[in-house]
Amino acid sequence: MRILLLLTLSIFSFATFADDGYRLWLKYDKVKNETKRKAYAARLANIEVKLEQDPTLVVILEELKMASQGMLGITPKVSKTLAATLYGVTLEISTIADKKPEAYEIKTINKHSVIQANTTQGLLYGTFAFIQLLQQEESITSLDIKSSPKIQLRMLNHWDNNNGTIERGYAGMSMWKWYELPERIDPRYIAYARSNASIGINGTVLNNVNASARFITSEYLGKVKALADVYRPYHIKVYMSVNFASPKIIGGLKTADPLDPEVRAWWKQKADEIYELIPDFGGFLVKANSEGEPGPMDYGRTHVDGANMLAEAMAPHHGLVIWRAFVYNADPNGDRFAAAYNEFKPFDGKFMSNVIIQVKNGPIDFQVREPISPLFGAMQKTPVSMEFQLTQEYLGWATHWVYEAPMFEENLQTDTYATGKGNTVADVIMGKTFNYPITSMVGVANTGSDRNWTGHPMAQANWFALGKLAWNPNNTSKQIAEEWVKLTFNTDAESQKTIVNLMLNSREIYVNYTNPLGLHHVMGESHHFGPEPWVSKAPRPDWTALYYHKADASGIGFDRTNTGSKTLQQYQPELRKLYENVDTCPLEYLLWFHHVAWDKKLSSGRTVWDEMVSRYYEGVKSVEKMQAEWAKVKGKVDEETFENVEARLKTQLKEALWWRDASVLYFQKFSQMPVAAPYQKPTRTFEEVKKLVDVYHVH
Ligand code: GCV
Repeated sequence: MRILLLLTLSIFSFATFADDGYRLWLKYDKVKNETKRKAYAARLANIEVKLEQDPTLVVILEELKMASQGMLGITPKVSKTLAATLYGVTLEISTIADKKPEAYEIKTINKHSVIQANTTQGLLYGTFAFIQLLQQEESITSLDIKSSPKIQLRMLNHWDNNNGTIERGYAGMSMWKWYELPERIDPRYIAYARSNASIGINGTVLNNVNASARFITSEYLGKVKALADVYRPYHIKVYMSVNFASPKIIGGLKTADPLDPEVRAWWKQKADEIYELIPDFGGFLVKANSEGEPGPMDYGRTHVDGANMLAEAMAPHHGLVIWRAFVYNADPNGDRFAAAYNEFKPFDGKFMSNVIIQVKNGPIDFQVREPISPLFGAMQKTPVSMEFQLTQEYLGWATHWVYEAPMFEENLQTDTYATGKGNTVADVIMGKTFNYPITSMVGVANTGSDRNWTGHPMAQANWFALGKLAWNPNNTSKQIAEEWVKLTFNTDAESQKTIVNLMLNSREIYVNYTNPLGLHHVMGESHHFGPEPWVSKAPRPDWTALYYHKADASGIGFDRTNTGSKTLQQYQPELRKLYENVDTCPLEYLLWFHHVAWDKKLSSGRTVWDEMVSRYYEGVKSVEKMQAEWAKVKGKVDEETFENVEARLKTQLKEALWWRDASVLYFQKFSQMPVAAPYQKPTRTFEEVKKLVDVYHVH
């Protein structure tokens, strides 16, 4: 009897709760409010289709059917005409005011909700937007929505390898099962396409920028074609990272010199082969002469020679070359901050028109807080695109809850002063400042084979945010969080507010207990997890921590002003001014730009040392507060998700304490100052904390 009762209970709880996260923000659970459910059902009972049959229409109708069945318990009747007197949803291709192919309008005409667009791609986005209104239980009785993307290429970059591993991936293995392709199409590929299309993502780079040349062999291209065929109806174009030395590695040539005629011919033939199989192939992504990857400089050539050679091969097919600016030299006395600008600024205007330069948000490498890369606003004649990192390489992998949109927003809303005040990074990458012919925003994906895609359930929000910011870089992190929470958690308003607040504070909390005051690159060497501010030896000087924090008896921080590396000069004077003066530099960026004495008094009234200590300790306390806040939504969100996040928060607290103790005890060796009340000196010794990296098995 007891067993039966337990079984019944568990089946019951499975029916109402138990969400493994697979459905992401496309849950389509029953609309709770009965009046609304009935009103929506009245509309969706009839769908009128005023357009020609096409593969995208098939997926649109399938999506509307899934949404209606899940949310409303009905299956729509699809017809070509619908009486004006009936309620319904009309899908229509017609010329709308915004001529962009991806634009859409959602209106209420008579009793119909009308979704109109110039193309089926626009209709696809309009349909998802409409469904999302229902998911959020918005009124649909008098809609007048007009929308179109502000950025052309809205992409994920996967750092997936052909053996199934993912570089910097923390959510399982690669979702692409290369050994099963092209014969078997895993259902996850379709779920992936739907999720991306629902947030406007229209491109995916399938493989790691540290690229195996194997991906562009004929064997693999057949597999890539199979994926491209799956993604096509969802208007997601496939791109590949290419290894610059491919002509040598798989082509049997003696060189990969971009000026060698045989090499040029090889790439042309490769491009032809690809487009024969995949006519809408997006293009190549290239990491060249960076971190040991091959490139044109191996032959005394330049980035321009390399990129233009590939661009020439791709041009007849309207393919793109996305060339990364993530380059830096191993100079112990140099400043890695300066490298990308120094290498690329002189080439402004020299690239072919189908080349775009992909720049990481900051000058170093996806640190917890970076000032903007000086290349934003500096390249006037060559389009520059934004590369954000969704996977939490430096943000605590999958055990720390970090909603990244506030960090992205911080960079996007920074004024570059490129042509005077009012040219934010968002303006630059939207092409407003210099009229770029190609615009792009990219997220290095945080997805993998984990059932919930992203490992940490809350990290799904980062993928969602990338889509929403690429659609409109001026969307705010708050709006996006509110929307994601509504779509993801079918819960009450109070709980939604609690979760949104947790999200919005999460990134700054992480900054506080790991890298306060603008510290950067003090994490574990090579694995990039946990604190290792003591790293002084690495294969390259700019992979150590000492290179960046420069802590000594006199103080801490990297002087990038005119008394130091002078790299601040790469910014426009107005932006430079913001950071240059040690007394007015925002505290968040202080150690990015200044070497300051431990006992220097800051605007907070505390010394540098006391401020650092206070941030480490308050950061840890904030994680405890996060736990308390999360406890409030117990019973209000799905149980499985609740427990998953609850457990990860416990790990996060343990690891936050590790960061705090390691950092305080290490830097104290230089500051020689006490941990002042109300804080207590860590009870562990420095040696004990230093060993923790082995305990956590991150090597
Ligand atoms: C794909 C950082 C990461 C590398 C990554 C590189 C890049 O250095 O640690 O794993 O390589 O960035 O963006 O190319």
